[in-house]
Amino acid sequence: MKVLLSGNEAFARGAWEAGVSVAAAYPGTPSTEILENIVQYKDIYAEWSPNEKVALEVALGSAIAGGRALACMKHVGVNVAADPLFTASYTGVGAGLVIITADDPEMHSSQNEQDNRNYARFAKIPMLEPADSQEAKDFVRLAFELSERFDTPVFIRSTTRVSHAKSIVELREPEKRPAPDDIARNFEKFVMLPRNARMRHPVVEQRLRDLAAFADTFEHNELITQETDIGIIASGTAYQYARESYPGKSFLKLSMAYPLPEKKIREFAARVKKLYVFEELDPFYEDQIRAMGITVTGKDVFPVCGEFSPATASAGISGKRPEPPAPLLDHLPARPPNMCPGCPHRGIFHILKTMKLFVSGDIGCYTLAALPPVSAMHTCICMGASVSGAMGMDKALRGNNLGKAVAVIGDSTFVHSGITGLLDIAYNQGACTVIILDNRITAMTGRQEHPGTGFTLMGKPAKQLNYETLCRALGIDHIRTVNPYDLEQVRSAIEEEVNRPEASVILAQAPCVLHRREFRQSGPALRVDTQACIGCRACLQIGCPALEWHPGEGAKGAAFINGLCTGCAVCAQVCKKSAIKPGK
Ligand SMILES: Cc1ncc(C[n+]2csc(CCOP(=O)(O)OP(=O)(O)O)c2C)c(N)n1
Repeated sequence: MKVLLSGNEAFARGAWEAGVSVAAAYPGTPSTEILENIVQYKDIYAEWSPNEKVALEVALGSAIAGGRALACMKHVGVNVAADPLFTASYTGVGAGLVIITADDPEMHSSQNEQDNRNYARFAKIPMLEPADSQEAKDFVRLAFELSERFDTPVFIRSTTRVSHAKSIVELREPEKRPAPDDIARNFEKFVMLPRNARMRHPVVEQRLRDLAAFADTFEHNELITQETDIGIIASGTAYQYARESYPGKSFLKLSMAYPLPEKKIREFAARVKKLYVFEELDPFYEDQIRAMGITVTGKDVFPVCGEFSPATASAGISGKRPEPPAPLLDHLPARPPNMCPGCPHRGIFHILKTMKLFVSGDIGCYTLAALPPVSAMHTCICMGASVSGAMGMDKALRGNNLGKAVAVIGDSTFVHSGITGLLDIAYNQGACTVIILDNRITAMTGRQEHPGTGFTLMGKPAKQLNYETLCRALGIDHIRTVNPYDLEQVRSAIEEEVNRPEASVILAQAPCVLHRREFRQSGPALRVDTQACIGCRACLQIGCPALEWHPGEGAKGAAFINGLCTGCAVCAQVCKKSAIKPGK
């Protein structure tokens, strides 16, 4: 049967067809939908882990116990999982272990543009790179076969376009694999004491040589010989773009990003007059091909930064800059991303701004508070960095921090990697205030459950993390809960806590406005009394999409509340003239 699937749906299907028994992930665009789709296959145990390191360790545990396992993450998630990754390369696997890394060229929804092909080389494990949904599905099964044949974890690298674009996929029946009923013990392979690790390292090096020989026979590293004036080596969507621009030229399509098929590359280079490597981001193939002594053109004509398109290929090869596409609708106003109307994060940042505090920020929907008009977040590095960063700021200020800086972190991000930073603050006596924005969901990536929400990915009720008990156990003595919609309560809590010479936590608790209906808090929509509105525009400073400016209303123009209002009443509390009132 043939169906239309996104790359992420295809990865999920591929996992099921390959008889995966355990799949673990932490959400992150563009990888999130893999696990969201896997959960429909009831014979796979699937979980949202608290972070990517845990996800990979869960998957490795399953592989050691004999159950095929999949771990999925966005590119930066591999940084978090890097510790077990590098040693899993030494231990190898039991049943197959596959790690899907979804990279994000152009940073559509990421804080950096790292090219995770480098991880394959660094950790010495093979990497497959599909170019469409059919390959996404088929390569999962192939990756499991390679994993078991070569006793290694195997990477599959996706990118935003492969994960999110849809194409036709031919389905297969799933593999029936018997459930393991015991764990084989193997001290030398799975206990990475220095003595054993020293013995494993040469095994890894031999495995790499074997894999390189295999790469030369791997049928999906495909030589396409046509016109030979130009030959292009490419993989993933870059291959699709180059093929679209130069359908008549010769290609070496790499489906195995690491290790490279040296013989095939030499053969291809000998067949064509001019050899190009067309690869998004780093000169990963180019550097290795140059090191083989082969002359090649790559990053001298194609960009290192950003996402490619068919036009990138023709611009680089022809040397002619393409005409910029005419804007389709140039009269529309810009629509920068914004927090939703009624978002519980908005009022907190409004207060932080009025208090002129330095906000050590983090990643989530609330990062949008860094943008105008709210403009109340001053750092955003990686998940968890708000808390530990605030500690560094406090120590740099040498006890002079009272009333100056706070850390702000979302609930999922706190669970992912804020807990250890808070432990550091307690242990090393930082006078920091950490505000946890508990909207009971991982909102930014599309509302996934986490250990603080009370539900699992598979829909079961679960133990719900008690933040207060946890923070107390970490050594924080001052913890208070606020309603983020009550601005006066928020202001007085922050004022008191930031002026305290000890560490404190403020838990701002209100469910995401897009949460399941039974959790949502909303009131009647509000309206602006245009007689009372003096046109000061103070309410517009909170950046709520439900608030508009109507220049023709009232004496000097007036605010207007549109149909997006959820009745959160943050704007009403900002209005000094009480001009925002319950609507009809
Ligand atoms: C290592 C890593 N993994 C995943 C992500 C993607 N990501 C960034 S923040 C975040 C969680 C946001 O949820 P939360 O902290 O609850 O804030 P909310 O969006 O709900 O306001 C996720 C999944 C990332 N940027 N880095």
